[in-house]
Amino acid sequence: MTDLERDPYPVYERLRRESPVAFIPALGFHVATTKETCREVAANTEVWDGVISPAGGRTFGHPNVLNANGPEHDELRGMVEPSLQPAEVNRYIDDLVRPIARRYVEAIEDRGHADLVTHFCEPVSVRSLGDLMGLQSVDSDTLREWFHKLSVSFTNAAVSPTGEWANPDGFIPGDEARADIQRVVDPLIDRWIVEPDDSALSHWLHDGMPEGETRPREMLYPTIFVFLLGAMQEPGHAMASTIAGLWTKPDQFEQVVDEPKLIPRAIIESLRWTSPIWSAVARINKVDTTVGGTFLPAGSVVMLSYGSANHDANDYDAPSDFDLTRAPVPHLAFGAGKHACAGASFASEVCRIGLEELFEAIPNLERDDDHEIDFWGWGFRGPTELHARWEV
Ligand code: V55
Repeated sequence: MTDLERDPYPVYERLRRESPVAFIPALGFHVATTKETCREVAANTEVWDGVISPAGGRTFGHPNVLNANGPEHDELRGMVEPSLQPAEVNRYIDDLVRPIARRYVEAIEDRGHADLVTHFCEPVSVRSLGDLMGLQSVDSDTLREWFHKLSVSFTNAAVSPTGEWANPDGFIPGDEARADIQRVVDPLIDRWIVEPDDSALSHWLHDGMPEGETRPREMLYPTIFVFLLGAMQEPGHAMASTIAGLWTKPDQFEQVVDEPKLIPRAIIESLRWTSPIWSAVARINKVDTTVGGTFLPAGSVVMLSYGSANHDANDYDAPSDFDLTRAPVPHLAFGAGKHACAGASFASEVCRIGLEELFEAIPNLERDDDHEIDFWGWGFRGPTELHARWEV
């Protein structure tokens, strides 16, 4: 797992070539690694239900929007979707994100250097979603700590040959975060029950419920944990990977800073190049089936490794190069099918507005060559730090 977290690409390159749907003993389930097999599994909802990995289930509990299916999924998906629909996002996103991005740029712009992950990408990401959800009273560092802890727990997937957790202590951070979250969010829920407001979580409690009733909090918490991990972490990963990708092509970096209209294109290429949700969602088959030449008896768990599918050499020349000018072949960073990302539009917009404000305020931003850029993660992936400097 440590090797995969440092650099999953060589292993997955081999899997794509030799066995696009392969059983991985250290995980205890199969992984689909090519564009074709990922798409086939994600799109065929007759055969495949959504499921999360055992470590994901251990971290979030049931029911959550990732592993619910049928009417239960319709309800949870219907609960989270209203504030994330593209038309609705367009209505509020600028007023929400731009002041947040400005505030974090202002905190660094006179300093001449910063680790952009810690001081820009992560705070802009968590503050934007936190304020949308109604978590204004929770400071950004707490939200960052929560997603880091949940992320460690979610990706603690390794099992022993007998199917036991290889590293049971790896779930402790997630257990701590969950307890902390409930301590903080329970009183907010108590208030929203009697005093609804326009926050997303207040809507999660009230929308679609009979007059005088609210959705039980046990129905909400697993999906709240899902949001407090992936939805908090990934826009930040995407922003950081976009900057890191552009730094691999300094002329393209300059071009994007000069022409902010190119930022959405850069974000799309970055989502392909380093998919933030690299290998985290899975499906389980309801009937026997064969995918990518591998026979899968009913009840097989297959993880969709979208970060690998997005490097499929059948679709992309030199897939490990970041290149703004490549022909845009649709990527799978937001998944596909019934469980495709509900936050695709929100996340992309948070990234766009964040990068617009950063590049406008600090157009002479440069990579600080005194620091290496290390990417980390197999389940979720992005740069751990991103040291920049600029003349003030
Ligand atoms: C995913 C999404 C999440 C999460 C864990 O694979 C996994 C998708 C949006 O949040 O917390």
